Amino acid sequence: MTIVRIIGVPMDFGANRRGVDMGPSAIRYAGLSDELERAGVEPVDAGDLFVPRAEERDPDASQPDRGNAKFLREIESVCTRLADEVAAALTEGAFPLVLGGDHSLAIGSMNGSARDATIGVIWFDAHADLNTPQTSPSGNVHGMSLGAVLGREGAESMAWAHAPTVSEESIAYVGLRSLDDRERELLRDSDVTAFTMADIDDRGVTSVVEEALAVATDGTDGVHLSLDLDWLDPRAAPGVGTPVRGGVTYREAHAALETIASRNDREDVVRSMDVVEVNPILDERNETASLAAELTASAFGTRIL
Ligand code: NNH
Ligand code: MN
Ligand code: MN
Ligand code: MN
Repeated sequence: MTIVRIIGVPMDFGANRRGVDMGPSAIRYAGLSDELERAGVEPVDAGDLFVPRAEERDPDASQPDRGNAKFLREIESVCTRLADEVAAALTEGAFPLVLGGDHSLAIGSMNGSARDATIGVIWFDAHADLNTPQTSPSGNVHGMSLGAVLGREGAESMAWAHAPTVSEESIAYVGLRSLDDRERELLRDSDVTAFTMADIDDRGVTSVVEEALAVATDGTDGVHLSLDLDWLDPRAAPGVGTPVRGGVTYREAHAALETIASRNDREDVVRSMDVVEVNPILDERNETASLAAELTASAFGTRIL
């Protein structure tokens, strides 16, 4: 049976609002382990990574070429340790499941997943997270995860984040609907595949996810899934810091992750996953955390009958 190693990252250094640091607790409390068992995998909880308290840190600690990026040193320290944890889980034959926390942690999980392999990435998100410290309008590093991993121009102060075994051709977005102006240019100049909400409207979520899987598996050793809960419509997932109207519904989200599970049943393609941006302070009765737990289980398999 697949062993899923749960790694909590209670970090909100990269987010626009405080509170996503409580995400790992909220997702566990919502019943993640039981959901995973029902999906036929064996969860083993490795606890939380140590993350310093934001109140004790200076967001603007100086660093050359930092642009307006906030808490860069702290994020580097957390992501470097997370990469080691993810790589160790894979070496031991377990599936690393990273609970966030804000989306900047994906820099750590992608670097860990790509340490001994060439990986593809599927990014379920309203946003592209392709900014760099030089292009970001907000300075929030959760909007820079892919920009940093790809080593895009302007990300020199994040050289530690650059995983050479993730290439643009192997990355697919699913559900994009909010881009900054500079980010749109970066995306157009790149070889990343982007499926927007309009593509989901036209083709249906199942066929879009199948195409995303084709992109991320072509010429790679496996796929990293990154699930930002603001991918969903805010009516289904209210507990996020940057809600954008017009996201996928509850059913579409399940269908998407079940499509991943059924492909994975035939051929093991997914090697690591993160579930990020659940903000319990903004949530309604832990709804978004419950949804995060359910959707994660759906990625491993579901059985109605
Ligand atoms: N693009 C914006 C920024 O870089 C918003 C990013 N927010 C996210 N990304 N939640 O997923 O600040
Ligand atoms: Mn994101
Ligand atoms: Mn997002
Ligand atoms: Mn590169």
